[in-house]
Amino acid sequence: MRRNRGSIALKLHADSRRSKPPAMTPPTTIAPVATGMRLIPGFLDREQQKHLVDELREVVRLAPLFTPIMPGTGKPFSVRMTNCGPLGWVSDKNGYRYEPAHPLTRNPWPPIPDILLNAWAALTDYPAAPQACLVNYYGPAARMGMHQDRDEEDFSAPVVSVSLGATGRFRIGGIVRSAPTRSFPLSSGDILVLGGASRLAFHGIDRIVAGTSTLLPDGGRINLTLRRVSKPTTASRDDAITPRSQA
Ligand code: MD3
Ligand code: FE
Repeated sequence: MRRNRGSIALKLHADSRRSKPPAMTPPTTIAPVATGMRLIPGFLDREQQKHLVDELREVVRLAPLFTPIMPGTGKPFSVRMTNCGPLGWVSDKNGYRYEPAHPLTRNPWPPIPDILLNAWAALTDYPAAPQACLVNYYGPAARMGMHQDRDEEDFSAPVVSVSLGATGRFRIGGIVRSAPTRSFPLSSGDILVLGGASRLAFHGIDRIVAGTSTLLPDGGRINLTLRRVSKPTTASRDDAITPRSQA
């Protein structure tokens, strides 16, 4: 990732994030945790958000939301999930892993919507397409505890996160759990790119902020994370990003 110089400071001043992009900030002002993170507020406009929600309704029809379970304790997550793409992230008694099919229907995951593949191509320098798009659905009381995303083989690939619906209070720390953390809101249409050191940073969602969006009927929040799971093979062209027109 080469595109994130100076961009992190943008995120740290949450009160100004809705105004025009701030000028580049000298590296000395960048917080000491999670460099390589870049927030693009309002990357998707309202029409694009509505179009994406329509496509996600089809994803959920084909691949219903399920409640993942913590491998150790058997405790259910408060977030419900599904996936699209060739691979999907699942968690059950046997552990966390990527699977090519839905755990209940056993059908392959539906394809990743083009608008998301286009966002990945526009926002990352990674030379191959994402393989998994995890769909997290938060009801008003759902949260996600601090964790690292380490189930992928290729940590050199960034994770691209798209937020829809109610605002979530996102928290991120360092690459050890004891590192200091900071938090900022993720609003509908925002995209967060996690590359570099931020790729292995501890992170979570503290809470959903009620009354912040009318995009989803019930005041919930959806977060989509685009991920590369395996290293691309130069031999195969299957992984190449084919340019697509915006729907
Ligand atoms: C930082 N999702 O699905 S999105 C997850 O809003 C996850 O649903 C949260 O953490 C959510 O694993 C946070 C922002 C995010 C996503 C992936 C990351 C931050 C990340 C991966 C590595 C580091
Ligand atoms: Fe995560």
